[in-house]
Amino acid sequence: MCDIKDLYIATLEKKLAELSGIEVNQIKKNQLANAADEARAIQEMADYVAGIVVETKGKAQVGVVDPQIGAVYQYIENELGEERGQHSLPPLGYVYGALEPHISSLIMEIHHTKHHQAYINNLIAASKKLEEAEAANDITSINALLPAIQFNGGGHLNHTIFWTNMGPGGTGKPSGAIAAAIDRDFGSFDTFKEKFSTASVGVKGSGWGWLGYCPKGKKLAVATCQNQDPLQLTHGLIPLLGLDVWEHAYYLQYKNLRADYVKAFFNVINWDNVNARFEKAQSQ
Ligand code: MN3
Repeated sequence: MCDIKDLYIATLEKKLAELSGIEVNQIKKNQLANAADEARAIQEMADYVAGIVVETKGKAQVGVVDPQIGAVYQYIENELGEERGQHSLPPLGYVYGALEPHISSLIMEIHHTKHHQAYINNLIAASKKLEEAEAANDITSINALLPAIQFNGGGHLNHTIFWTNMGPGGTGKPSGAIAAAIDRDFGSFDTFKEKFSTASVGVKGSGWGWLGYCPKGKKLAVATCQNQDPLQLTHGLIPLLGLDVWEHAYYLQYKNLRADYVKAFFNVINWDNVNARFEKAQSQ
């Protein structure tokens, strides 16, 4: 855990519940704990957004908008330069077969064009609904959109980072500043590799393994997130290296052997990209 972010969020949720009259459980509704089937989860979230009826009677509501909504859009803007509601599929910097034999061409193509695209479609739908709710000053509906924005916005953000974290003919071991920081904060590259791998293999259900930078402690840390929860929102860490451990990321090739997929991932890490992210994170 990087800092007091969890406590901050818990306090914030309590305050929101007091002010808005919405139960914390209601705010957390549809967190999709341990969603194993991505297609189903994405459809469920689309239905959830469609089911939110914006109050259009024009009566002003007392309440506060959850700042986590703005935070997710801010992370996306920082990563992709996209404005809220204007989202599109970023092209890969390599062909689908470039990561063979470690990650198959078919997985890459389906993952990029179907799964990532679905998050973007849902995020655009949620953003339209958000605009509608804001125009009507419907705080209840605005805050009810948080799970959908977090899930689909997080999905868009996480996959975008993930594609750039990989590259053909991976450089094997890190070099430069990130290599020195890994030695400093984990003792050695092998210790880091073991920690990252164990954490990623151990994610219950669906989620991500991460190497992140804690701006407060100025240290690297390994962390995991459930579903598509953004790393920075969950742990206060700036993402440097992410690994998608949802089954769709490896099942076609590795079946249920997640550990083999995690091992193979180390052959395709683009450490130059991780280094560039590390440099940027330190200057924030
Ligand atoms: Mn995925």
